Amino acid sequence: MSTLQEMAEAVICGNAKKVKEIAEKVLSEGIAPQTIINDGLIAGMNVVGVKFKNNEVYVPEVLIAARAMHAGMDVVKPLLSASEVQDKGIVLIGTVKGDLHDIGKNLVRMMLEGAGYKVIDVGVDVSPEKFVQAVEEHKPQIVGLSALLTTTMVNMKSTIELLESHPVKVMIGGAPVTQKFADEIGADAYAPDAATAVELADKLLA
Ligand code: B12
Repeated sequence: MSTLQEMAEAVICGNAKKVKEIAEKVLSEGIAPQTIINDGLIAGMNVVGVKFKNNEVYVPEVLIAARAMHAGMDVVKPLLSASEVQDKGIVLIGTVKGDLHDIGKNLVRMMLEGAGYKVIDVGVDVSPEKFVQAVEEHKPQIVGLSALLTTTMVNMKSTIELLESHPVKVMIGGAPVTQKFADEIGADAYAPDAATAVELADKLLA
């Protein structure tokens, strides 16, 4: 097994210490940071994403794998020169107004980061106006909206309406959200889980 495959395995197992050690080792051997990110860290998170989707692993395992991935990122990212940073795209994500649930949103954020996206997390209880302000500031290609309450889902609609004149694709998710609801409120995409959210983001930018 190559050292980068070993790194991917360590991400999958959630072994942050080992990921950090391998990151330091391969950097000292002169392997390019972008190669380490793509073939080690992201490769590992991709496997975790598929396993999560297939119910082979659950939320805690994904969180632990994401932590291991971040341990590697912390070592490698400072060494990427500005021109080398090849984020796949920018996703701005937040939980809509009135809603404080953020576990699912954080999971989606981590999977997107693991897949190579730059993610701006605007937090919870985010008003449509705040989303628009953040979009104007960060210029993402995709906005992700999360809602866990039937009473706050409606705020996805008002956020989408306010974002209408901005060149962004909107994807939505959260336990009560459905494809039917997404169609009704004019969202560009709906994902039932974090792994599908990554697939969708890839499709939206293709
Ligand atoms: C944890 C939890 C809380 C925690 C939240 C902690 C936190 N930091 O998030 C606390 C205790 C604070 C809380 C509070 C409340 N909660 Co609560 N909570 C839950 C609970 C148990 C789990 C939610 C969760 O984290 N699931 C795990 C994650 C991983 O799943 P997920 O969020 O669905 O996310 C996945 C997908 O949906 C998707 N996804 C999520 N977001 C996004 C975004 C995008 C862009 C995409 C593409 C995909 C995507 O990907 C994720 C990963 O696969 C649910 C019950 C349940 N089973 O859902 C109730 C639940 C959501 N809560 C409920 C209620 C009523 C409340 C309160 C009103 C309770 C009260 N009376 O005070 C308050 C409301 C507070 C507020 N204003 O938001 C109800 C909602 C009922 C309804 N139909 O609206 C539920 C369903 C419980 C119930 N059966 O009654 N809650």
